[in-house]
Amino acid sequence: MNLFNGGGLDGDGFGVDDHATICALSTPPGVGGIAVLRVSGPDAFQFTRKVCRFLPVQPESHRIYFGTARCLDDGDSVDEVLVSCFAEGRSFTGEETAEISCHGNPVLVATLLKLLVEAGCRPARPGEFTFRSFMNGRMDLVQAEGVLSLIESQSRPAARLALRQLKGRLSEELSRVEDGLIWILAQLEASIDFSTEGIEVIPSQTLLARAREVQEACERLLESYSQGRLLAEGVQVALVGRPNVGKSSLLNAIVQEDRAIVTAVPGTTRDLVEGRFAVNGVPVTIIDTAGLRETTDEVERIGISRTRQALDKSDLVFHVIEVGRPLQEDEREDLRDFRSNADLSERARHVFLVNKVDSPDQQEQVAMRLAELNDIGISKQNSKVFEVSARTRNGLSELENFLKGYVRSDASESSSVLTQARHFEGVQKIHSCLMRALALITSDTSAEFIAFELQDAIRAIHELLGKELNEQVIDRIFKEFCLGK
Ligand SMILES: Nc1nc2c(ncn2[C@@H]2O[C@H](COP(=O)(O)OP(=O)(O)OP(=O)(O)O)[C@@H](O)[C@H]2O)c(=O)[nH]1
Ligand SMILES: [Mg+2]
Repeated sequence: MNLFNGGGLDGDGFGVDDHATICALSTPPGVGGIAVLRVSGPDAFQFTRKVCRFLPVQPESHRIYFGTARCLDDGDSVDEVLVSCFAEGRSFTGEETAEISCHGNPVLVATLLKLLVEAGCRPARPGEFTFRSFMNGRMDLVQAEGVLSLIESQSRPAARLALRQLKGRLSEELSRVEDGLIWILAQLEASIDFSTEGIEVIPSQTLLARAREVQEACERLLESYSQGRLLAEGVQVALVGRPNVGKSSLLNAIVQEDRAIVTAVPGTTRDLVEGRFAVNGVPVTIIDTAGLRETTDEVERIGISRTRQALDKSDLVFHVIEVGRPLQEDEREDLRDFRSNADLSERARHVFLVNKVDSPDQQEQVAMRLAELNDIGISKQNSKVFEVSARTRNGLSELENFLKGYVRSDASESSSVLTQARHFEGVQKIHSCLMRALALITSDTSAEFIAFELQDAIRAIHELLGKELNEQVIDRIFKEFCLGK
């Protein structure tokens, strides 16, 4: 169904032609100092005034009014409230909006909401205020997603990125890419018009240079994604290795808390144990696993299958080996697998920890383990290998420095960073269209074919920004929102 002429989405979706005045609690449910109810729509002031009779007929925008909220029929007092008024065109949603701050009591909130519905409001759906803001042109789709990211961000660096997205930094960057594409397209169209007269409107070198600039801008955005995603979502690290190598001890040493049970009995950890800490303000979850080994024990088998799932989801994998014990054949095989199956980016995920290096007189043992690792293609030159001790904390600060480098939270203020998969996929699409266009320009293919690719790229930008409405995309995005936002 087309959003513009179908009268809106079915079921739980939003309606574009639905201009009802909506209301919802915008603060978290439960007891608190205050609660804020939001009312938005063409009749926001009129409906609010039925409950808050002290409001003037035409309240001033950006002014707060104080009085008693009362029942519609008998005028019974409900609560003392503050009402903030925002005129149409000057509010978050772009519509006339009233925000009622009452005492944070669920009974009062429920009563006020019921009264607002009696007055003519419809209860809002989750995300509907932001949806209206988007539909009224107050923000584009990327900015609306920024609102959600800001609400959900778990760390300062993530919140900083989300705020930049909300303020339109990423949208501006995408618009610049679009401007570049439109400029090239205009030159191509002119050359199509003049082609019969044999006039070259613009040298292909100039076109090529401009297309490359746009392509490079896309590449910068794509490169920012791995870092952006880490900052937005945090980092997950899995600890793996044979039984008894000291995985649980390392987890406890790293998070400086007794999270996992440590014993001298191999196979102590049977299920996943998580510890959390922060690096440069970014949350890191470290998962102690049951280790990978052949087993006939049912409980252990389930634990190992969970380990594999945790491994797939992790950004980093810490392989732990023990300094005092030669690498076993199955251990070598596992480590070899990681070396041979992995491409470069996959390899970068794997870190090797030689544990139980408690004192300097173990250098001979360390050298033997490093030589064994070297035999299977893992060396300090081509991989991250650390000598550590969970007992003495030896080498843990080097490991921490490595993590700090991995989670650089200093993403430059001036450049845009991609944090969401939808944006990454969109920019990838634009980039592939550009690559094809560049190849066509280089091979002097006729302008129509090049234009076709560029139009595709522009469509992808429009879809990202929500200039071209895709019902499923919109539905998916706004469904993530909480009630009252
Ligand atoms: N000397 C020394 N012993 C350690 C160190 N780290 C762990 N251990 C000992 O090694 C044994 C096993 O430690 P765990 O942390 O339970 O090992 P694990 O890899 O989690 O073992 P499973 O859960 O059985 O797979 C315990 O007796 C620990 O005290 C270390 O850095 N130095
Ligand atoms: Mg353990």
